[in-house]
Amino acid sequence: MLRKGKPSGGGVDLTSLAYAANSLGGADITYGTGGWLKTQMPHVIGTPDVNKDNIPDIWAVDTTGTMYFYTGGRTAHGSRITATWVNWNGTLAFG
Ligand SMILES: [Ca+2]
Repeated sequence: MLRKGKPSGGGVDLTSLAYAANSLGGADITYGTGGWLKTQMPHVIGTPDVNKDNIPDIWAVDTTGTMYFYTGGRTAHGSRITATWVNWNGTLAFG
């Protein structure tokens, strides 16, 4: 799911992120399909742009502890890249 915030003073109007109806476009949109349930990908974090395309990116850890990097996209995320096979399951937070 992707919820777009409304621009405000060089940033984003945080109230536009509280509810889908308040967001830019007035509705949430599907951003990624398959494998994104909490039972499948328990740790997900959005980060500032890593691959220098001016779009924020995503890091995620699946249930085996494998960490993946997903390039962000304007309408859908890119293909994932395995970042590390080290078991990250015992980690409370990353980023
Ligand atoms: Ca990026």
